Amino acid sequence: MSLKDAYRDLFPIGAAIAPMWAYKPEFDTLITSEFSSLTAENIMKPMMIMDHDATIASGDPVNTVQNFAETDKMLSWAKERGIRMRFHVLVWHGQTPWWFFKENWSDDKDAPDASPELMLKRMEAWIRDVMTHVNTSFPGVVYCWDVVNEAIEPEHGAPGLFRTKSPWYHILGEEFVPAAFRFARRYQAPDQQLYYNDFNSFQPDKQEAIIAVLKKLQAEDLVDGMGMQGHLQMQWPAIADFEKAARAYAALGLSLQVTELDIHCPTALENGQALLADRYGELFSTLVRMKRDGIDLRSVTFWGVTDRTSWLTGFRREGSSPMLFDDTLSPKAAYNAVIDAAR
Ligand code: 9MR
Repeated sequence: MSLKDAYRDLFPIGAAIAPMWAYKPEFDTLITSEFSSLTAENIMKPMMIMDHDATIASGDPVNTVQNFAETDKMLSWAKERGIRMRFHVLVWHGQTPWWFFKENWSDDKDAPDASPELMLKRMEAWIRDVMTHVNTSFPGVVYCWDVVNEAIEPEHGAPGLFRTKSPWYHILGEEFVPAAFRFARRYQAPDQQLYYNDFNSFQPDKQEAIIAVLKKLQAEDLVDGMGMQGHLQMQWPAIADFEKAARAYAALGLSLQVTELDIHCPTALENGQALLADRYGELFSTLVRMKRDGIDLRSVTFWGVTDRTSWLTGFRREGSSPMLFDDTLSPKAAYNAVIDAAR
């Protein structure tokens, strides 16, 4: 019994992965047998697609020149294996080159910002290009788009709704969110869903702020779903609080996905792997119950596959064992707990 088989009648189970791992034969086998959805951990982010030199050489002030080589490789890899993909990500403050926000594509940090009018044109051109390319070259592979990621101020109790340090916000103000969704609606394929995605979206203040934004988007029918990232701690949040938030998003009439799931489990924690299994088990039992209650949960994606491929041990260099598979690619106790929760 694999994850995707155990959850076949519930929701797709996904993983985020980088090419350096995915294409290794042993990962290929594991991913293909366990997962039914895939997210590119980094290679489909603006910074990885926009080609600075080619953009400057083009002399075009609006359109970036894209390099889709890695994107295409992963889309075709997924397609060959019958795995559908979430596209992460179109509009985000992170991993978007800052020259994208400058006049003349300047890589000088002190160069003047592009005007709001120009930035809106660039946003449209970027979204149009990516969606058109993906949907023309690989029709049917991408089933949803993270249109806007992490637009809401993350600090608990912070005054503003929006993350003011985002260059998108800095230039366009809060209008950047509906603008991105309007363009995405214009260029999406009919069967694709548009998502707003954020972390700590179970935290009450942040949830309230996100819901305000979602309602505005819904008034124009611009958004289909809420992506709750799910980078969780061992004790925080209480799963009941996660559930409460998930139900609040679903009550808006949106579909729901858990898009980036991992649980920080310190390697040194005594009995850590058993506790991790309990926590994953509790979370998945809750998700399964919600699904059976009629909540429109459309997929759950782990942010990584093995402990070593997790951003927590890689990018963050934590002594952490957060995933379902260990470094020999063997399933851990947490894997069994997730399978059991589907029964
Ligand atoms: O896992 C990603 C890591 O390898 C990055 O390079 C990092 C840079 O910010 O982004 C990580 O992925 C993030 C995702 O794109 C958006 N939500 C938070 C994720 C973890 O930081």
